[in-house]
Amino acid sequence: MTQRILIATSNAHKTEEIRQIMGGEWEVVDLRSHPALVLPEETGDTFEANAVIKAEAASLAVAGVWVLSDDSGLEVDALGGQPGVRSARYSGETANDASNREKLKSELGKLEGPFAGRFRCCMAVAKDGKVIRVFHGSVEGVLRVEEEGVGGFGYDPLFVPNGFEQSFGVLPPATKNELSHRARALLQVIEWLKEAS
Ligand code: ITT
Repeated sequence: MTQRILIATSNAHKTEEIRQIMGGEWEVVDLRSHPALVLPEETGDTFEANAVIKAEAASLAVAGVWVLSDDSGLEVDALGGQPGVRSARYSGETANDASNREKLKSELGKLEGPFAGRFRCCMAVAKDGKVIRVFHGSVEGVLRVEEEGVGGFGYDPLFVPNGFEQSFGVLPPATKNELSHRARALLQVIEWLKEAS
């Protein structure tokens, strides 16, 4: 029987990747199905803290279903781990993906490469207001100073995963969804849900 899972996100790109990875056994919906539900500010200083805030609030508001949150971001070693938990707001409060990439290119442009970094993802699984488990995934790579491709979202056109020559903006979605930080966290979630549900 298909079960429903609510992804506590307003980022449709995340939902689509999660839907692709979860396959047909789960009906994957997100906050677009619950327009009245506004999540609290992400005030945590770790991915895990913010994932917990989102999962707790959404699962309190929508009873009886599995809720999954995704807090993720990019760490660049040469920038002391920035943008990190501030990835979505790196270029300021009115930030969007394009302005965040501009800011990253400008910061990296002041330094000598190559630039090692990683995407990290923390996922929290919750039900009825209680977080039950958290899972982590990451993917190591190198940051480019020029954008490459228009696929994916966020910093994807600047990130080349180790073992590849092209950025996540160029690589097919199926490749990203096999090895991304999100996929690595989510595969553990899927295994756990098989036992728990
Ligand atoms: P929700 O909080 O509603 O889930 P959000 O986009 O604000 O959506 P985050 O707070 O987790 O999500 O911020 C994640 C940011 O990190 C996101 O805006 C991207 O800039 C970046 N990011 C995360 N995963 C990424 C990926 O797979 N590819 C490129 N950039 C990514």
